[in-house]
Amino acid sequence: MLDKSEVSQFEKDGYVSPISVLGTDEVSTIRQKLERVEAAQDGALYPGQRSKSFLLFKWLNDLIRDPRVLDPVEQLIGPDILLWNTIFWIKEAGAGSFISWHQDTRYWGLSSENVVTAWMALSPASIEAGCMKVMPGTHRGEVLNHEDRWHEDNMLTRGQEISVDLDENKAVFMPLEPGQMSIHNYRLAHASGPNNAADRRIGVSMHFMPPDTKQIVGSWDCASLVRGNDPYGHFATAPVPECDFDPPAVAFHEKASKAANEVLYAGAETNDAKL
Ligand SMILES: O=C(O)CCC(=O)C(=O)O
Repeated sequence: MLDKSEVSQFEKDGYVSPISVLGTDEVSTIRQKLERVEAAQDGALYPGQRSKSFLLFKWLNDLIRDPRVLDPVEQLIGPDILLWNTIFWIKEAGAGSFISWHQDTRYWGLSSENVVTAWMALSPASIEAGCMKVMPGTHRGEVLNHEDRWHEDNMLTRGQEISVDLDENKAVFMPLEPGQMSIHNYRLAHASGPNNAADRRIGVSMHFMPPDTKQIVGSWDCASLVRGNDPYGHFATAPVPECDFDPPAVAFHEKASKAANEVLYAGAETNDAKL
């Protein structure tokens, strides 16, 4: 659970970090499961497996329901919680991959101001490894102008980047140990640099929203009710996989990914299917 000062820091600054969630053994078991899948398919996840991946991996579908993840999320967005998406953010050791400054509000087609991202470290996410950095308070301002810059090392779908000047001196790093997570409001400007460390930087983000949220760009979208009730039914119910790559959930994942890509690339020049 978060204490009062962490909740008020989240309201004022738009983030809270670090939150200790998984024990050392738990997180290394998860990392092994993920790396076994990668090893079986040329050493990496396929681009299409990065997003809506709670439909593909049983351990991730368990993680989005873990009370240690949901208790702090409930303190920030209330007792009824939908999980909209999960995304893997894997930077190989020494790789130039980066994430430009952006606000997710601009791209996800979600109507709510109260969507939050819980970002879980599955390996060390130090400053050297390219942990996330945030611009405190930007979740309370307007959605800033972005440009699509399509850099090949940028892990964002369209290389989108805030095109107004941000004062880097005000950025705050959120280093995490394996098994810790940060939570930020999805309007908060955030970014991360390359991984200059010796280990891979492996993270998975989980995006939670209250059930009154609507998808206002796409015509169809899905979510999982992970706590409380959904009296609105704005999102199709995602199936719960019984095992990794459970065929009905994999089929649903294909449909969900297509719909998500339509939203994420809406208005873009092209779709290079990074997700
Ligand atoms: O993994 C990162 O460094 C950034 C991830 C991100 O942009 C997000 O979770 O919204």
